[in-house]
Amino acid sequence: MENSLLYPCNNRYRDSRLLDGLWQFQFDPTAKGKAQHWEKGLPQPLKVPVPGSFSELFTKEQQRDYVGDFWYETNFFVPRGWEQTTLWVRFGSLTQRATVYCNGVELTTHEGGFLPVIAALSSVIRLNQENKLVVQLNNELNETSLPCGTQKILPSGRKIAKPYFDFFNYAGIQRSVWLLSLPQVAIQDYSVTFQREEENALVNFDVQTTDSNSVQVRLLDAQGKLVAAAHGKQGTLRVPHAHWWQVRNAYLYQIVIQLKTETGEILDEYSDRIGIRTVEISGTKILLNGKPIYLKGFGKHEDFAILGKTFNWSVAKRDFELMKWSNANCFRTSHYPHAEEWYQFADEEGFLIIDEVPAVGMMRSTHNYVAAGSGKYTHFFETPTVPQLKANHLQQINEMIVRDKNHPSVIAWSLFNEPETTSAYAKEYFTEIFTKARQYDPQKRPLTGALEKNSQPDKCQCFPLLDFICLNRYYGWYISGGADIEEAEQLFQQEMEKWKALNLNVPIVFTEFGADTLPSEHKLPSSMWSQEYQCKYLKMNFHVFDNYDFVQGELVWCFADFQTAEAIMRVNGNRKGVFTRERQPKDAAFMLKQRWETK
Ligand code: CKX
Repeated sequence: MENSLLYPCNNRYRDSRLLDGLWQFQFDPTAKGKAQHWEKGLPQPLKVPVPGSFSELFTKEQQRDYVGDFWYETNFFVPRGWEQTTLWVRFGSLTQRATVYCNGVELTTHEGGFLPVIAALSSVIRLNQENKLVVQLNNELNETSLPCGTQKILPSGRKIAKPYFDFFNYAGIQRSVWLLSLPQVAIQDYSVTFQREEENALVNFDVQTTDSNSVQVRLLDAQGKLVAAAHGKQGTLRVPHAHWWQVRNAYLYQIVIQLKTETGEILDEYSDRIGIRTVEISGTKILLNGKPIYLKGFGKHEDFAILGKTFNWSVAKRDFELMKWSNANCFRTSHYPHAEEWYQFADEEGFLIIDEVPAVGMMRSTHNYVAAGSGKYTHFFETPTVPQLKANHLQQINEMIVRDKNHPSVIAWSLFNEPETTSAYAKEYFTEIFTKARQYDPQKRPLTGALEKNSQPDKCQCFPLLDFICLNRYYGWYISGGADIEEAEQLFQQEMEKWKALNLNVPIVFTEFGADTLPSEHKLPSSMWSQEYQCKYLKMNFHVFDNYDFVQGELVWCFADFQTAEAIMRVNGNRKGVFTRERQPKDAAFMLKQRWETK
């Protein structure tokens, strides 16, 4: 069950309790916590909220920019009635890596900061007494971690992060923590795949359980009426006149899975909301339920003042309202899997998601936005640690797909953002990544990855691996910005002509294009950083996109301004947001709203 990433669900057989609240917390800059047995209790703890990103909370640089080991601790009591069940603790994520202890005993370790961590508690738990949960985390970056980066030691001996990526390396327990009570014999996982038979749908299911008891699967419509049922761990539900899950018109069914003994006694039940839809690439089109769909929307970060990367329902609600208002239909979870609740919300609202693994920073550069496009080659895929990186990359792709595979909103998996793709080493690396990843998804959704400017059609060795090509391009910003924008348009057209000449017969989606813009700046005529220039820049890009039929999507960088490491080209973060960090519109938002009304 450690492998069961099923989202918590409460019913007669399953129960959960949130452990969110004020926890104990301690930095461990000399990494002495293990030797001093902090797993038994922290010696001098502070109090911090869980979930939370610790960097947003404190007033000292040393705390905000802290890099190294740090610890969390809380006490909990096992609720009455949970005595005969199996007990688990489930973290939505632990960033970047962690070891979990309960009552002084190590339960599990986990690498990677954006996917759930589950640990079995039953063997260490004390009923009718307080239990101590302690987590040791570490937020260091290296070239085998995802995302990639390094650190620097300052003259004082203090470590600071040097990410090879452009967002603040927020860390901590940033998503909810649950105590779970599950039956002794349980449903471990399930997956669904869909086939269209004119107006009818076939829903194929595959259920994994911890033993060989029998399984019943029922499908209820939005009114709770039974529409199909079947027995067995694998099988097919036939749904006559199915309600298809459509963009901005989501219809969700309830799937109810029961695990039963031969005599019909129910041992476990898991239910979930699923949408029936198909996704495929056909020539230069992206088809949803057999019909072409043009992707309109944003690259998104999990980022908000004070919260950092903490999931928050109110921020999510506001973001979906803004995306609906702007007539968007899609977003990319750049550059890591977001909290599960984002996907649940997208399922309900009918938004499409390109789900991205944290494979960002695969270019050895701490100013990657400068290096990207300069032609700089950093030998990233030539180092001896590449096998460890690859194993970690595959592990995280697998965990992402296991976690998110049943969300109708997820239409594609993005397996990288802006790696160095111009060498034979990269080709070998990504060939293995894509070949293995193709086996993980029961729905066989398209695989893609976002390519930066150095990955030109005549240089990139990896684009043939992608089912549709995602391009991040900044003609008019990093390349020929401001007064040079005319030249930028020409250069952009020239590159597009090269893609066209390849006759690839696959869609191209722009997953990034954007201009840093300060909401305070207005300029007539426009100049870089002003709101007028952001509009002018976007219009130029649209002019180019609209010349090519194979361009099948435009996701602006970025949905909202977000925090990054400090740098001369960053003004309290990256300011390419169409909305401010506080989620108010810049002028470009009104322009996009108008374009996307009819696009
Ligand atoms: N793409 C030239 C990755 C994003 C950055 C974006 C930017 C870069 C551009 C690469 O994570 O934020 O610099 O705005």
